[in-house]
Amino acid sequence: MSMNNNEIADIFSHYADLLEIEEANPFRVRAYRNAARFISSFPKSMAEMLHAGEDLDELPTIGKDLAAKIKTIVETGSLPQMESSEAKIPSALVELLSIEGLGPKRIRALHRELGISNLDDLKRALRRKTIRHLKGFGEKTEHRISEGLTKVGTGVQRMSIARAENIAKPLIAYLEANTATQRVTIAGSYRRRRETVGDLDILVTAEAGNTITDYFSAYEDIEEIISLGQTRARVRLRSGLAVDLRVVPAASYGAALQYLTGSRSHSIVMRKIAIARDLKLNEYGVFRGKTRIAGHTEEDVYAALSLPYIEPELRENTGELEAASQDKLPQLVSLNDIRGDLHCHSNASDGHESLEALASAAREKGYEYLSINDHSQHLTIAHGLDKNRLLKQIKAIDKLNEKLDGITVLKSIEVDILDDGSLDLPDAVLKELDFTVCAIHYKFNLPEDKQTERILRAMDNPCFNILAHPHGRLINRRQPYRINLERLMRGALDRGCYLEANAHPDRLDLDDEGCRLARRLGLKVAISTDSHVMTDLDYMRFGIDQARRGWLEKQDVLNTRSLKELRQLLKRS
Ligand code: DGT
Ligand code: CA
Ligand code: CA
Repeated sequence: MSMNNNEIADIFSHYADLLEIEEANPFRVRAYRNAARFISSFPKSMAEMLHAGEDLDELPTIGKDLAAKIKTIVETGSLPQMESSEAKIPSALVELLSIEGLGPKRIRALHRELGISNLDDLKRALRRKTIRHLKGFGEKTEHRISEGLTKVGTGVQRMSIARAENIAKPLIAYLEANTATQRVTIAGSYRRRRETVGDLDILVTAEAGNTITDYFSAYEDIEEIISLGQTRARVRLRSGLAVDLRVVPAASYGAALQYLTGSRSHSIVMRKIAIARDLKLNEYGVFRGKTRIAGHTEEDVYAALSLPYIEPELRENTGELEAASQDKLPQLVSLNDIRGDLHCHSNASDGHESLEALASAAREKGYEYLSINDHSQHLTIAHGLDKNRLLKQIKAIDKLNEKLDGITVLKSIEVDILDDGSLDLPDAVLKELDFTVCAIHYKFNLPEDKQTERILRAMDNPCFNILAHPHGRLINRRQPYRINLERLMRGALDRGCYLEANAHPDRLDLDDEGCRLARRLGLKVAISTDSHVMTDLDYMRFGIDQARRGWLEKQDVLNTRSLKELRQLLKRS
């Protein structure tokens, strides 16, 4: 099999890491990262497109240069530029990238300041507690690196849900293509929509005597078959992702799905509830004595325990079983409830789409509104907008809205929160906008109270409306900066501001717990995609997943409101 999109994306993102360690031009680093993101979520196989003689250079984020590099990767399995970079950088330094808590910038600093160029050097420095004294590190970071180090090589790294989806899709199609297959469902943490998954748990129903596990073991993306039996198998795919397969008869589908979806602690409580009712619950069904009284569907299983159906996203044993027994489960928000997107970049800053293209894509989604939030001037690397460019954009949006039917483009910005908590553009121009999204993009290393106060000070500005990606983390790449989330949320409530639940699958920030806290405090959140290319608009569903895990209902989410209500809510008194 030739290179799949994920493998191409991995090479680009690894190359971006190397370039960053090399202190290459940040525009170049970003170009590779953006392309990697785009490629990994692109629905068509790029290798196949090339084989069919199709051009890639017209695709967003790609262009001539990267198209040629993709061709090289597809043809040779590698990229010569990356190999020469790898040759220049001590290979052990690259190894450090796999440590959670250590990104290229920190690695560069460790190398430059302490001469650390491999794992042993790093361990020694940790023992001597010298890292904490480096500028931008501190005790907590040192501790995180130390924790990250214990995970290296143990395979504890979890895969982001979006990436797992891309890998799962063709596998599911493959399993469904077998004539003996009745139903195929992915269970486990994937079905509970956790932000990352440890492995995939796939449930297949089929009649007895089938050979589905054998068929599964012949899947072309498998690197290693770990175990193979009649009704279960475990393999590792080339991406490193492990897959557990279970085959059960249709009569046990609901019980098996309930069992395999977990979470483990949810299931333990379920079994206790069964026992208290003189029933037995296992992966084959709910039994009274030897008689199976339920098991065909999950609804049956819950009903047999006198419980309403509990959505998979809630099954973490954090109160859902009590709520279910009192009929107090939340009516979870769903993708259909969303009426617009409140964080999108156009090609005026580091996005790739024109205003018109974004507006019509949003209209096609059935949205009522979409906002344009380009970066402000501080972010020079993202072509941030200064006052004049923003004023020009405001005019352009006004003009566009006159022409448009069925969608309103909202004038907004992703304005930087500066060191002292001031905003990166004059109030006079911010006032011309429909609302603002405000974000931290630098000085991540402030102590918790300082960072929190910096943001609260920014919220004091009446032009502040929504705090973007409140923790600034990048899943598997960058740790969150330190804030007191509850204090920020209370501060937002006091001032009539809101927090964003960024839906980008690399961010998911607020995360599920953050969403839950917002609900508890009565603070509404904006679920926004932070789109940079058109396909990013589809990331909304990842934000919805985390919101649902956070028990959010339609009324807890700002952008489920009509434009009129939204404007009202955004108004600061
Ligand atoms: P992951 O893979 O770490 O992201 O998390 P899960 O929740 O997918 O966990 P996994 O793959 O170990 O197991 C899948 C499901 O199977 C889990 O959610 C519940 C069920 N399961 C597996 N082993 C056990 C067990 O020993 N006891 C119980 N009650 N359930 C289990
Ligand atoms: Ca799993
Ligand atoms: Ca598993």
